[in-house]
Amino acid sequence: MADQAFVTLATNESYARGAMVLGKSLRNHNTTKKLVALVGPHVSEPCQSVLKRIFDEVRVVDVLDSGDTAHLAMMKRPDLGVTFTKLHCWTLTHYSKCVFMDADTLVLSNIDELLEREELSAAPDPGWPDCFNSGVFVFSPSNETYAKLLQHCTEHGSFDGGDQGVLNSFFNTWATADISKHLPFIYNLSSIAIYTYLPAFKQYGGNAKVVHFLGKTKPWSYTFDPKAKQISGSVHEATAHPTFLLDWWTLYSSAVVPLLQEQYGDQPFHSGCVEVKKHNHPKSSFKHITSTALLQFTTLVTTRAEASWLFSSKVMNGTRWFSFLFL
Ligand SMILES: [Mn+2]
Repeated sequence: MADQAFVTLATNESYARGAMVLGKSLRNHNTTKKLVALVGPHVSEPCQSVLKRIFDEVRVVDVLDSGDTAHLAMMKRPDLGVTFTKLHCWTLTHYSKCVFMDADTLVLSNIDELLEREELSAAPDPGWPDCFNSGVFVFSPSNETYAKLLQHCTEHGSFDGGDQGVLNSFFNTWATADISKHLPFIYNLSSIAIYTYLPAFKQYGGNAKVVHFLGKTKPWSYTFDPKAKQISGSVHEATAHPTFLLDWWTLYSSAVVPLLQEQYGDQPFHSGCVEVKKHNHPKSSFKHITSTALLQFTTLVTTRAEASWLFSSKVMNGTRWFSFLFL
């Protein structure tokens, strides 16, 4: 049987760190599949070296820009243009079948069973469930499909300026043709959905197998104190669930940072790990929460009932919420 693989993409240094954490999370859950990282040409040598220690294959790819800058600007996500490089994954024809996973995803249990699915299998996008989210999808590498995808791009562009628009208009029967190609939401649980449908998260969130840190604020946008196990930094939008965020940082600081330290040697590098100064009185740390963050939190939970549920819930781990919000 030909090989099967999990494939991810790192277009810059930050996403490379995400890819490292994703790779480690797949290994920790004993995947029997190959791990492949596609990297942009600007990813530094030390980062590529670390990726090579985690992944079976690291392939440098040219960054294809969609060129659809008007759309991208409209979406306020100019960084998405480079994700067109994702299409390169179809050229990995030495594998019979693969699962593509965004570098901003984290695996919470073994997901090798995904390789039993057919192209194109994916989970619904929480913003428009008749579209699939392109953060996690099953595909069959093929030069023919790759050529068709590129042609489709040239002719039709992307309705959202990113790869998700292209892939949804190319695989346009996903919503209606075959239910077996609809992955359960637990294979691509976006943190956004936790806030938009809290009772469903309470009911099913414990079964999550993959968490996807959707949105502009990524795990690596924060800083982390490994000793105190506290996350801090720009809490501009509370899109990431603090428990999953803590999982990400715990894995990153314990399994990835040591590899980076080895590669960089005496060279300084930005790990994102910082030891936060201790306060004499625990309550004094309260001032570190910004009024904006508090306002956003209260907007997100919308009702006092939900807020009190958040703080008491066993599923969401009230202690972690508390320490996250009151750093
Ligand atoms: Mn993503």
